[in-house]
Amino acid sequence: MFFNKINLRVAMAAGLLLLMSACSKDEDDDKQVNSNNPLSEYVLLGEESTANASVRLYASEDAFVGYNEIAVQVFQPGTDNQLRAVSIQLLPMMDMGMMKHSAPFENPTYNESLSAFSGSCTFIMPSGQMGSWTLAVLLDNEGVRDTLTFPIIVVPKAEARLISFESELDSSKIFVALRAPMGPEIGANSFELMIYERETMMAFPPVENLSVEITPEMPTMGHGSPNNVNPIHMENGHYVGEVNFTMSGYWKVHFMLKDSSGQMVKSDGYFDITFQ
Ligand SMILES: [Cu+2]
Repeated sequence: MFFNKINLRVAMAAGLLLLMSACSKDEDDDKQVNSNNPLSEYVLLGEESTANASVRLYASEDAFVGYNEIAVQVFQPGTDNQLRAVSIQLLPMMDMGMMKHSAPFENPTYNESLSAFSGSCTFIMPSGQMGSWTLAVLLDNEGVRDTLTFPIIVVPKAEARLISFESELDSSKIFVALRAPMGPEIGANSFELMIYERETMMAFPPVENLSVEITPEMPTMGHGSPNNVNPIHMENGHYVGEVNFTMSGYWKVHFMLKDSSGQMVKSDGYFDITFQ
């Protein structure tokens, strides 16, 4: 009764204003869900702190063999204040006992809409008996340096998102990651490959001079599809095109890589993509 009376008085006093603010408050709440936590679709891989910084490491899904979108938030320790001016470098490392190796990555830069630093890491093997992964985040905050190291479990995907092979031209070791489509649909889908070369066990620079030709096929039905767009190099080893899936089911997207003088680098690459 007491609360009802209070509510009545407030409602009468505030009248329409209250109703209006109630309506707009709902909209605000909806927006806040998105703007307060743009990482809500991401998975927290770990949280580590030093005396100078607390770091939250996210990925767009559980770490897998392939191109992983990585997000990093850096906080003043014990606060919610993000440090946005730091510079961040990544260092993935797989410890295989007898040897260690790194993986391709893109250092994160601050992304306002994500409210986090955003970069990538392409894990090239699964975690397991062969070895274990860490992803180190190296911070430089105006000369104050910190390294925070996160253990990462890397799982293989049922349909490979990364393939590796030796160049048919010069035997260099090439890695091709399928970045898109992540959620394929009937019709035109963005088709993006990331292509890297293994220079040393610690250096995997992007390969930027290739031409890519894609040919989708439905092996079980004996047909392909029209209106595909061969991926072309954008920057840093990102090749972007379009694949047209005329129906759902199992597709095999063949690709061919040639160097800038038209010599074959890979004649029989493919990714399996199944969706319902
Ligand atoms: Cu390994």
